[in-house]
Amino acid sequence: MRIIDLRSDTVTRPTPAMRAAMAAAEVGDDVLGDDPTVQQLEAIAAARLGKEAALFVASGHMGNLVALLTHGGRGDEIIVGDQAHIFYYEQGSAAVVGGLHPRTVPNQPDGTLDLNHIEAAIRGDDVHFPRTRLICLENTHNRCGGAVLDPAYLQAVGALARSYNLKLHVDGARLFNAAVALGVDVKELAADADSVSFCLSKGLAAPIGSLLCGSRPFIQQARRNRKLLGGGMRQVGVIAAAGIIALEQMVERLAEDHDHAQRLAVGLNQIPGLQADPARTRTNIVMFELVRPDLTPAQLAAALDAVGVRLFPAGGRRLRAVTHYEISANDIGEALQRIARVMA
Ligand code: TLP
Repeated sequence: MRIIDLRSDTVTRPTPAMRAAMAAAEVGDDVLGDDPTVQQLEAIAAARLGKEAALFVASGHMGNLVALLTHGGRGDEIIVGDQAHIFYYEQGSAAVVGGLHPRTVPNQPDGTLDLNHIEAAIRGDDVHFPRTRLICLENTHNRCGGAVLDPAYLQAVGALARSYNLKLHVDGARLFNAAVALGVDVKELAADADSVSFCLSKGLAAPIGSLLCGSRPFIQQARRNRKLLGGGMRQVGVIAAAGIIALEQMVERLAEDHDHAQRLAVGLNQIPGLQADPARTRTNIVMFELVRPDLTPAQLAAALDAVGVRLFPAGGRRLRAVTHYEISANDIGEALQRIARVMA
């Protein structure tokens, strides 16, 4: 039986071109600044996002944490969505490691934070208060079903941040999915942010790695903070090489994942007991709801696992399915048939 693994786009394995590039990569000690392949990847990433510099880090989590540590310190407050990966899935590391205080505002279903909510959360100068330092956004938004933040919204939040002398960080783990869905240059999604992190290891299918992008002085300090976290890596060109292939060969094809997700959302919505929202499915993440009271999402996920369809419960009555380059159009049809059978 073919396993159809929709747990995450993180399950993607490196392509043959990546493996070849990894085997052939020129390497050096990157902590000493000697790895030409890492330098090449960082230069490509910075140029793609329209930023001065970039830093290769081990994971999306590390990219966010390094960014937050670089923007602020103990007792500073960060404004972040209550459904943000930074708030929800990162062990509170900004607080644990950096002493940063999270101030959540509700994520709207479209992944945005309401500008009025952001503004209301910004602290005045008062001896009782922490100092607001940073606003964090997420694009695409994972827990909001791969929702896309567009350039106009990002501009508005950027302008608000600047008017209060705050910084803006974008967790762009799936930023290229957003750019492809919107049909815009990824630079437009980075222009208003002081820092942007994006992942190579999700839909772009590299085995490891994320890039944090920003101004030259910001990235200089971020490099120190990566080392502080034990994140300095040595002959790491072997994985950077896969990252270069990811950026060169795997971006345009994300549109196919979005088409598959759309088909999946439409199909799920036709299965009695399930509700998906095709109109809200813009990228490669399908959030759907189990509306049958006799079954929990965990039970459904276990029953699907037994028939070779893997996906994750996503809290409450929701489940999440994520498309990626190892999932074909046939797999979508097959997954829908198996899910319909289990639900029946
Ligand atoms: N998300 C993972 C899980 O952690 C939930 C997934 O399967 O989607 N930002 C966003 C928006 C993410 O979705 C993720 C990973 C990260 C950051 C962290 O990236 P990694 O896993 O590389 O640390």
